[in-house]
Order: sequence, then C-alpha cells, then structure tokens
Amino acid sequence: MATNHSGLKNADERRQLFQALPGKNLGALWEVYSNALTPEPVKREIPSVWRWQELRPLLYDAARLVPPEEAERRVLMLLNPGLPGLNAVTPTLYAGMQIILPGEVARSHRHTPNAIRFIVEGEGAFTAVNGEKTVMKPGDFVTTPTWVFHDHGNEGSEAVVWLDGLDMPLTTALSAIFYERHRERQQPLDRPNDASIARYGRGFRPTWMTPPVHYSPVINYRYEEARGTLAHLAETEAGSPFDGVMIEYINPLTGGPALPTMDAHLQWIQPGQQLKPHRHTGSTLYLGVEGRGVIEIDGQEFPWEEHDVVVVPSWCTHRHQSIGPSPAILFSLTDSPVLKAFSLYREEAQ
Ligand code: GTQ
Repeated sequence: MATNHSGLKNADERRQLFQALPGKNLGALWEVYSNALTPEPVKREIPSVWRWQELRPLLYDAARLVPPEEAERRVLMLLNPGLPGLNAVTPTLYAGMQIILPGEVARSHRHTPNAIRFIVEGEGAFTAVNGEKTVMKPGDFVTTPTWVFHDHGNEGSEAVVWLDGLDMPLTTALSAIFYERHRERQQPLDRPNDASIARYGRGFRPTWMTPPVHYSPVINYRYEEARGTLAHLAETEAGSPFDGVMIEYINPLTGGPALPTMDAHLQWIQPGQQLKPHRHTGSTLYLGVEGRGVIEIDGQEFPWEEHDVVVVPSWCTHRHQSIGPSPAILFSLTDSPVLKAFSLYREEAQ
C-alpha cells in the first residue's frame, strides 16, 4: 500500500513537474530523445524537380511585369515543398532563376551569404565582383564570395537567365546575415575584365599579390574550358562509379572548393551509361546542362532535360543515368564543404 501511495503521489508530482516546465522555457529531454537523436537523418526537405519548360514562361512573365526598380533581383526562387516558410531549396541552400533584360542593371550590393551563378541562356550580361567585370556566356560558373560588392547588367540584345545558388539558409540559421547597398548603382571597376582568370586561373600566382584564400580569387570559370576538360577526360577515363567523369571547380590557391560553404562540379555521363547508386550527407542541387538523364532518388525516378533542376536531399540514395544518344552533362552545387569541415561527412555505396 505504501508503495502504491507513494507511486500515486509520485504520478501527481510528475504531472505537476510537466505542467511547470513550458512556462519556464524548459522541456524534458527523455520525452523527445528518440525523435531528436535518430539512427540516421530524418528530413523535412524532399527530393524535387523544377522543369525548365514550366519555369521559363513564368520567368519571362516576371521580366515583362516586374521592372528592375521594383526588384532588387528579379528571381523566381526554387522552394522545397518540404520546407514551407523558408526561402530554401534544402536546409542549407537557396536557389533561384534570375532574369535580366537588355539595358537593365541589378544594383550593387553585398551580403554575407556566398553566391554562385551558372548561366542558363542568353549572352551579353555581365557581373561585376569586387572591382572586376566578367561578361558571361551560357555554361559559365561565376562566384560571388561572402561580403564582396556585386552588381549585374545586360549590355547585349537578348534576355539572360542564370541559376543563382546561395548558402543563405545556412547563414540565416547561424544568425549571420548582413546586407549592404553600394553607395553607387554600379560599383567602380579597378581591373581589366576577367583579370582574375588571367592572374589565378592558369596555374600561375603573381608572387606579390596576397588575395584572400578562404574563397577562390577566380570569378568566372568558363564553360568552354570546363566542358573541354570533361570531354578530354571522357575519351580515356571511366571516372567515378557513382558520378562518372566529374570535375570540381577548385580554388586554385588551395585546391579546395571555390567557396568555403559550397562545392560545385560538372559531370559527364556517357551515352547509355547507368552509374552506381550511393548516398552521402550534404544536400545537392543538380542543373541539367546538356543531354538528358534520370536521377533515381530513394527509388523514385526524376527524369531531367536541359535546364531542369533536381534536388537530392542529404542521405538519399541516388543513381545517375543518361538517356539518348548524347552524353548527359550536369552541373551541381553541394554544401559538402560544411559537412567536411565539421566531420559530418559520410558516404556509402549502396
Ligand atoms: O544576384 O545578388 O537569387 O543577392 C538572391 C540574392 C541573387 C544576387 C539571388 C541575391 C542575388
């Protein structure tokens, strides 16, 4: 009886304890432990695809209807349906398609999130980064590192579209967002166009210059060179069993990723080739560049064509395949440098 009595008393007291916690901003770990520390990642973000055929007309509508004065950047964001309320395509990455019409300027600003661009269509637009200008062509990979001023313009005769990738959700989660406008609409330029390619992109280093090393000093990696390198490799090399012939856009000063938080790759899957499935931590955004293919993600097939975007969340088994008579070329962006920096990177063949 005594035990029972104290058991009841105990239950009463436990109830009181539970009731007291929320008002004091406290919680009982043992109630949620197995939801918080799961045997493997439990994700809200879901594998998703954005089809260029569907996105393109909406983007051109936005260009027609929304003047640049009303939009700091005219971008349609790619939003992961599993992350409602976040401007995010994965928990760490933001992505969007930006369009700039002939004669338009996207004003100069800087922010702490790192950014990349991959040019989708059109010629004649430029980005100016930290005093240097580069005129962009389809397939070019352009870097805009943390806290450097950048603005865009279009001096050509056609609309130009590119994919933006930023580590904005990560920077937001870390409460480290800062943003500032340049006092001028377009920043002054103090070097020849593409100076960074000439200085750092060719295997040499001007000995008296000391650029920052935590991000790549090269602002534009030309498609012609990236594709040429891939095509050359693909003649003789099988590449990785999971990724095929794949190259990383590196920081030439360190051999590491182009940006501290994001790593970019270009890969070539031979016609008719099916690669092996694997999974790893870190989320990946794929952009179809040439040809067609299928990414199978946790058993679900995501066919892609040129300029479609497919997202593979962390720890999802994925497998690449090309479709049709041409090689399939994919650009991809991943947050893996963050996982690697904190010993959270894991990879498994399936
Ligand atoms: O071009 O600077 O898609 O600041 C989102 C934020 C593009 C840009 C985006 C930005 C930019």
